[in-house]
Amino acid sequence: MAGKDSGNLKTVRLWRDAALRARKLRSNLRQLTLSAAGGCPGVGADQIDSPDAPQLVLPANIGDIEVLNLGNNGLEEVPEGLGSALGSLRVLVLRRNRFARLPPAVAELGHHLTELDMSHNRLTALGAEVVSALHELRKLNLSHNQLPALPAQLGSLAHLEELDVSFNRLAHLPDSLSCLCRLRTLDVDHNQLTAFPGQLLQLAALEELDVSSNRLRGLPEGISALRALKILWLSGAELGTLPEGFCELASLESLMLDNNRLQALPAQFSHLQRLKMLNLSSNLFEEFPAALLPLAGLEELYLSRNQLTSVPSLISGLGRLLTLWLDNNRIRYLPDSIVELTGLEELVLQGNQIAVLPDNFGQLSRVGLWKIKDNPLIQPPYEVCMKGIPYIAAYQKELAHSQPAVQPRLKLLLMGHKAAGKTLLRHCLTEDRVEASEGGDKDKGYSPPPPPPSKGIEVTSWTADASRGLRFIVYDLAGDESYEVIQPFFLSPGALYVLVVNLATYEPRRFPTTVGSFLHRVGARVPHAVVCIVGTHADLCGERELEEKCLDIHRQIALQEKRDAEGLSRLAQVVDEALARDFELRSASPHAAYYGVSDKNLRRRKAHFQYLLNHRLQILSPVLPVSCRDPRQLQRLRDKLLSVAEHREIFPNLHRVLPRSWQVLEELHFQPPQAQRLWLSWWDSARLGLQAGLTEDRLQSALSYLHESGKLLYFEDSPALKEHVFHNLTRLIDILNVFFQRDPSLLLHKLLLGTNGEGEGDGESSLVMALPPTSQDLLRATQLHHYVEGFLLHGLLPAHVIRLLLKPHVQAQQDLQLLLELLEKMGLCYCLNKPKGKPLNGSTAWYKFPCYVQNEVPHAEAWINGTNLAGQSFVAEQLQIEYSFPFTFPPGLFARYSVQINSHVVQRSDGKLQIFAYRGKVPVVVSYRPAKGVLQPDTLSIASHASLPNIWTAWQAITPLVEELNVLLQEWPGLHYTVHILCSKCLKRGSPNPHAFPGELLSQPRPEGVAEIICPKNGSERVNVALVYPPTPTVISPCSKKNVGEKHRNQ
Ligand SMILES: Nc1nc2c(ncn2[C@@H]2O[C@H](COP(=O)(O)OP(=O)(O)OP(=O)(O)O)[C@@H](O)[C@H]2O)c(=O)[nH]1
Ligand SMILES: [Mg+2]
Repeated sequence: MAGKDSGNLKTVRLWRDAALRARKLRSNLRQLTLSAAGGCPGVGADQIDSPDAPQLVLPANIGDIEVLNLGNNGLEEVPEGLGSALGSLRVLVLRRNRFARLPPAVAELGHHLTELDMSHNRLTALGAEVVSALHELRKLNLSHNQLPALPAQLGSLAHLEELDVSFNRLAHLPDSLSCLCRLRTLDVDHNQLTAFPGQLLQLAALEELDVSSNRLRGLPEGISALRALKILWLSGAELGTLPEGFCELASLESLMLDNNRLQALPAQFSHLQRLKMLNLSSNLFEEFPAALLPLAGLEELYLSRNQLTSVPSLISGLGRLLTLWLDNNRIRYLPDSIVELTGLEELVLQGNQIAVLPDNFGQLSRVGLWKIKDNPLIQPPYEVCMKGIPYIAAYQKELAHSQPAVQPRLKLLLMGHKAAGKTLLRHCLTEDRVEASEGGDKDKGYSPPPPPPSKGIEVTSWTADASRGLRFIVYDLAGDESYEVIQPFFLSPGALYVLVVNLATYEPRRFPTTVGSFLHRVGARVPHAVVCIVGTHADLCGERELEEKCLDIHRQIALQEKRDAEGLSRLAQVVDEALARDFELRSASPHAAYYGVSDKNLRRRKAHFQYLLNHRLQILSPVLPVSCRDPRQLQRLRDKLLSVAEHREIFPNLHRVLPRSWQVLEELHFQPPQAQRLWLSWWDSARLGLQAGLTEDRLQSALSYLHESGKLLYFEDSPALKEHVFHNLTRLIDILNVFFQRDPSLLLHKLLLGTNGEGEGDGESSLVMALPPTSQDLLRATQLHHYVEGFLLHGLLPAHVIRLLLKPHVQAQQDLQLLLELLEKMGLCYCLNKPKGKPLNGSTAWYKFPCYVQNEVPHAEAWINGTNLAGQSFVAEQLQIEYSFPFTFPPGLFARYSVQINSHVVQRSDGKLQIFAYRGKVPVVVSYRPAKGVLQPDTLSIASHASLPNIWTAWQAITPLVEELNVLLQEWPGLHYTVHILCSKCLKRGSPNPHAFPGELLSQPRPEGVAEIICPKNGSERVNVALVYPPTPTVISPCSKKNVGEKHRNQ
């Protein structure tokens, strides 16, 4: 073959490839699939036309072929001789080509052809002669073309049983269609019909009909004629009512009526006794449609996104129900009888107004898909409900055992810039002092207690209203940026956020750092959080100044909010525009936003934007100025905080109902002597449980609740930690503070204190002890100094030095081990040289705290630029997934991610902004690039490389890291970020601004029959599809349940 001249070479190659790819599906060679060499670049119709369209040559002796598949070949014409060569052909597949008309040669097959698939082409008309020649057809697929009309001859295909003309431009259907008396399935969805086509009413054999996404606006009374109809799709058809005749469709089993304007169902709807599936989501029902209640055979019912306020108790009559979706309505309570629906497997209630779940809710134990977010739950409390039905069952059982107790307490978080005045404010607010009226004369000059030295993050309890037992758990989040890694742990839903601003030093230009960024952070972590802004140092400001500054803060918050909301709306609009375009069209234009992204992924994206827009922060205005020197102002602030906390709409959770035993259990944990201990063993806790009246089997759910509501830490799913209950949060925070005070002299001081009396010989201290005292001290100090330096520069510490640091807190070796385990679990450090879960045999364990790493990574720098150390270009292809964060980058995310990936990589080398490592033998690099102004947001990217044939190894290397990042990002439900796959060709070229394909493609399967994708950055350049799509799609969210009747839900 090598000797052939180039003219012949092409034909030869075509023939060889066709022969090679011809697959024998049945041994007698009666089925044949042919592909043109090179395949078809890109999907769909609008490809840049290559000068010579691919051609196929039919192999000889194929007269007995019965099924021929020529799909995905970019063909404009069928291969020569097709009609005459295939005397036995029954099925012809020409989908995903570029046909503009029905190939005349097809007519020659008319005597025997029973199936023709012309979907995904560019048909604008069907030749009447060709159509009428196909008189044996049983099945015809013309979907995804550009047909404005169908020829009358279609009605002459008397044997036709299945016809698909969806996704065309049909405004009418030919009258002759009524002659297709054998038609069983008809798809006319996504066309431009303006009324229900009367011809269809003659189709008495029709069993499945899809007329969705046409502007029907109504249905004829005569629809009752379609007696055989089992499946009917009427989604998005602009229907306002259903005719009574509709209720005579007695064979109906599945009915899709979502996205219409229905407010009621006809009275006779209950006649549809065969109905198993009914989708009424996204309509205008204000009352639960009672007419469906007698449908005893119903298995799936969707009523999402209506305006229901209640659910009738007769719903229990739907005894076969497996799926019930009632999300995003205005339901305030559920009937007690709902628990009788014991067969339920999916129950979706999120986005309603439900405060109390009926007793015995735990009976619904089969429910696997459970969504209850965004409801003002108090009984069971939100934290219990979120964990799932078994936890609800345990709670309700417990409530039956012991009395209910209401425990009004609220988490209050003080946040703000360094020296904003948080700590002093906390002291002044929480101090148990006489009322302001007594000694509170401002002029007398009340002087607050001296500011205590900053201890880092602190948590205290404040009984703000003794008469009602209302208590605030006050978290004072130190403003120093060293604490950024641990701060997010304390931001939780249902808390009151107080953002403290120093008004004396505030200037309008400092808004972003002193207010704006904090709001972004809280919003990203806790969407819909309640924030009030308190301005301190009011005594240092003139009256006018005070007013102006408060006004400015107020004004700038409004501006920021407006900007963010507008930005999000614009982004949502881009998704809408992409959705309005057909998937095919989207997939044909690599320039377009959301190129190739599936409708499902777009809808998910849209829903997220909608969520972000609907869950903005609840910022209480105005800014409250206060001077810590003025008791009256302090009292005003106390009153204000109390009134906010007691507002039932804002904090329904304050009135949560708990089983008394749980409440007692909590109190016992915080009583001496156990209160002082750093943690309790499971057995200690169990003993307290018994005192509270909880037997051991009931302890788990109580502890789990206390963990979820932030009272203590109990990791029920961690083998290493689940034997312990970390109930002393104050001391635990003190321990965290030890690691996050970056002061070298303080650290050294702690270490020196720790070595005093250090007797046992572990690590190097035993060596040190053997020397004479003075030089020993010196040596010890030098060594410790060395460790401190190493810690502050590289984040590295050996276990025995950590032990010295924690000396006042931890005594025994096992305690240290446990603490380190906890720190690892929290993602604050990882052990460099310990295989996970196994003990180290005698050698020193080294721990790495990534948030401390200061050094750059010099030795592997060249890698990222696509050149090796000698400066030559790699032959390898690069994969790079880039996450960008336009509004805010979650504080500490890079450091915590660095810990999280440790179990996936080896031979890592960490830098301040980059990690180089290997997954097996494949290199990976994770880089964080902080924002440079508004135009270049923060980015975090994950990259690898391999040669093209081995590119799957690079995917294998980065995919688990991508998924790990996605898991971490779930802690930030209000965060907006985008993911992109950077173009390998651009990266290889060293382009500073590589093209970015949408990250959604990562979770989509590679498109059929596409070998290459055009890179719009460089016109004609094509990227191999294997460099854009992973071999197997990544999981979007580890908890999302996949493939659950997605189409039905029309999410
Ligand atoms: N005059 C005056 N001084 C105040 C007021 N509030 C705080 N201060 C002083 O401001 C300084 C900083 O206050 P802190 O309470 O320590 O600030 P912080 O917000 O806790 O700072 P970090 O813990 O570092 O984040 C202290 O010297 C306080 O005494 C106030 O209302 N008036
Ligand atoms: Mg402080």
